[in-house]
Amino acid sequence: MVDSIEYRPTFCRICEPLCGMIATVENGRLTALRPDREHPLSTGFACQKGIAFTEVQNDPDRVTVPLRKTGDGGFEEVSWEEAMTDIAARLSGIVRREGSGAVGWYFGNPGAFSYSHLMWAGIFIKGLGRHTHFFTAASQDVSNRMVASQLLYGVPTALPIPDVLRTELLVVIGANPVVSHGSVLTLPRIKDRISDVVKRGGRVVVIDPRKTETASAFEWLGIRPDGDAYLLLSVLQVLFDEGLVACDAIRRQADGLEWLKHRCASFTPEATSARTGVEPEVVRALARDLARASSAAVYGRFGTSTGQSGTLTTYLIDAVNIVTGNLDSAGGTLFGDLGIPGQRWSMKLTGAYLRRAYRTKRSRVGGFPRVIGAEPATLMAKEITTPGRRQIRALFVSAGNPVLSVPNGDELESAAEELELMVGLDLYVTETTAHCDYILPVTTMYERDDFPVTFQTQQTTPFRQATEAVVDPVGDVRQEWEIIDDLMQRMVPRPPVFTVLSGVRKLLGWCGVEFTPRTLIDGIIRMSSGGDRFGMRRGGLTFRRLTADYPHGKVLEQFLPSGIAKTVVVYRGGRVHLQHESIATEIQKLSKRTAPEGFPLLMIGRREPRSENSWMHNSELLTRGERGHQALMNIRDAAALDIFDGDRIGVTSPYGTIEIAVSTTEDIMAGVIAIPHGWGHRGTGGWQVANRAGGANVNRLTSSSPEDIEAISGMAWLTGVPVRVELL
Ligand SMILES: Nc1nc2c(c(=O)[nH]1)N[C@H]1C(S)=C(S)[C@@H](COP(=O)(O)OP(=O)(O)OC[C@H]3O[C@@H](n4cnc5c(=O)[nH]c(N)nc54)[C@H](O)[C@@H]3O)O[C@H]1N2
Ligand SMILES: Nc1nc2c(c(=O)[nH]1)N[C@H]1C(S)=C(S)[C@@H](COP(=O)(O)OP(=O)(O)OC[C@H]3O[C@@H](n4cnc5c(=O)[nH]c(N)nc54)[C@H](O)[C@@H]3O)O[C@H]1N2
Ligand code: SF4
Ligand SMILES: [Mo]
Repeated sequence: MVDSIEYRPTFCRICEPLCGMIATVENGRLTALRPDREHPLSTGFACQKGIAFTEVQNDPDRVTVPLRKTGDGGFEEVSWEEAMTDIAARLSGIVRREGSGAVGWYFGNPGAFSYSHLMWAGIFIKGLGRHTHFFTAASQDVSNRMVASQLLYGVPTALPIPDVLRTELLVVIGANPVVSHGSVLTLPRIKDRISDVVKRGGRVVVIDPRKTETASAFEWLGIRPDGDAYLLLSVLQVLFDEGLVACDAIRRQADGLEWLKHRCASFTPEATSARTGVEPEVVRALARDLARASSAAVYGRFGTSTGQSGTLTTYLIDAVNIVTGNLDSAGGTLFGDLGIPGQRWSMKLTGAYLRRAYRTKRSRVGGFPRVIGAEPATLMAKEITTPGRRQIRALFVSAGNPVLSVPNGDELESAAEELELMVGLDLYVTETTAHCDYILPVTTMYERDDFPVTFQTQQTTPFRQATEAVVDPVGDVRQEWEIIDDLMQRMVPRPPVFTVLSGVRKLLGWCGVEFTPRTLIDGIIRMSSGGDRFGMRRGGLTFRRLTADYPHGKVLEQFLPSGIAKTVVVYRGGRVHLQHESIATEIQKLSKRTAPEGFPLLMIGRREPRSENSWMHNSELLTRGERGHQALMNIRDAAALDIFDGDRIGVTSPYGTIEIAVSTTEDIMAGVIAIPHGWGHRGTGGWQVANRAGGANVNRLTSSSPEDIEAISGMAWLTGVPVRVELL
């Protein structure tokens, strides 16, 4: 019987558009999610994953009490007190004996969607000591986007966002927004908004080795995997050679234009066509179109970040936008901005600090730079197994499944067995948390309050929305920050930062102010654009006012501002720096790139509408209809090997082998095979539906050797991996 039923506006936090949702709460239980028609931007849209989240929320396989590993490899339920006492004692012992360098933390993708998890994990890692190892999903995703920004604009957080709402020509290179819903680009109803470009009389060109869902909806230009740097250098070469660069205007914004011109001079479209698979005349036409359009935006993402020279490719995408006069101008690419007073100076300081940390702090194995404080997760296993100072003895994994998401998951699985302490903060027993001594159960996004701080500056329409928890936590689950906070209090001796934190909390407590992540995020909302500036601006926003008065969110401005580069770029005079030795080195490497013998195909990834990385395969709704893990191959490549649709094949790279079913298609370039990631669920995880769905771990085919990690950003090499296939 239903005693109470309520419909609560909130928003989805599985992926970046943050679609508005209405949660149906019956007797305190989440029973349904439907798209919020009153949300000003998503206006009644939500995808299948967002709707299916009720199944995650109420999943019988969800971990809802702390679990401790038993001798036989299984788990038993324990109280929070028992779990936290033992974890704190063991961690304290390790830190006393070996220092903070013996501790590592892997922070996975869903963590970026929770402000409180992000803040408290950050404080814990920093506060534990200077040498703590910190890994995130970014080294498999976007680190080189940050490094390119650090080089060009002086600060890694200055991220140019394509002005999809106004552009006349959108070039999507290495992204599939129709399926992914956008990345480093928060734009609800992204497919509709991109279609509007065409409706306005503009064009959308999609450069991709596969005729993807996005490419099929617009104009497809096929490219050889990892050929993008060559293509973009050729586009630049044509722009300079044909006098299509407004040099005087651009010199007012950027330094190093001549340098760039010389670097790309030898990359004529003829010289690169074998590497790109693109006809020279097509490259020339693209360059001319970019130059002549009244506005144009080149937008790259996962596919252009995960090749062998992703930082260079990302830099070149921005370079094309810069030399065509499309950086910081309406319809081009724009910078988001929180609008906090004094922001320019704090960005200058942050930029200087991060550039210094990037130069001076190197990973123990491989000597890679830290990007926004993080080391390459690809080296996590080696950091556990390589003896010496700062060898990892204790590892925390929150909101991540690196056994499936990081190159060479097998290596990580065996390394995990060598740890003295491994703790997971997750919703499930996964392929990764199965190795933990303790699994600490956490709230879902609908069991916590939230404000998506990570994505505020990546929106094409500046917008604010906050939410309270829509249901109480089930079972005995806790928020990540509460768990971390508890652990900080229990450390012996307590690191100084943790002592300061509890001192501040006591002091504020005496004044009647609670000190939690919520206090900090409220401060950010109040100080940024639209905020109440702590009472200075009447009617301005606070966290409470957002949830109480604007439950569907509040649009601040229709568009992002333009002409603000001088305040965003932190180099002297607000000038963009094009000239960098590291970029020159990467360009030189291009001509030396070779392919190993015996691996004639190149593997790329493929995101699926009903998956979210590794973690939504336990939903019946999302896996129904015999849905399984499948590779996509060009029909002629397959036929040449006597392989037909539905066959099972073996795929082998220089680094490993997997078996998978294959589907053949015309819609992929010859010589390319696409394999989704996030599969490979086995009996080791507690998620029954996912285990039945099974699949293969594609990251058995990717390399964890330091020499295969991209030098300037520490990024994993996940696309354009050489493979061969055989019929099983
Ligand atoms: N449904 C769904 N949505 C998701 C996710 C998911 O797993 N499922 N994951 C979320 C996450 S974590 C992220 S980071 C975003 C990513 O968002 P996107 O970057 O939009 O996502 P991908 O689908 O990985 O797009 C990469 C595209 O690059 C192409 N590609 C591969 N190699 C190359 C290359 O060398 N050159 C070029 N030009 N193209 C190449 C691929 O064929 C693919 O179409 O998606 C998010 N959204
Ligand atoms: N070959 C290949 N590898 C890839 C990619 C690829 O395209 N190809 N994509 C890469 C990219 S872009 C990314 S972002 C990474 C993702 O890699 P990861 O972040 O390591 O893994 P996910 O699969 O996103 O797993 C997220 C985990 O968090 C848990 N979880 C969900 N919500 C919460 C929460 O609120 N709190 C906590 N504590 N846990 C939660 C889920 O149960 C799941 O176990 O994978 C990367 N790896
Ligand atoms: S696109 Fe789907 S998963 Fe992503 S935020 Fe919207 S509803 Fe959630
Ligand atoms: Mo990602």
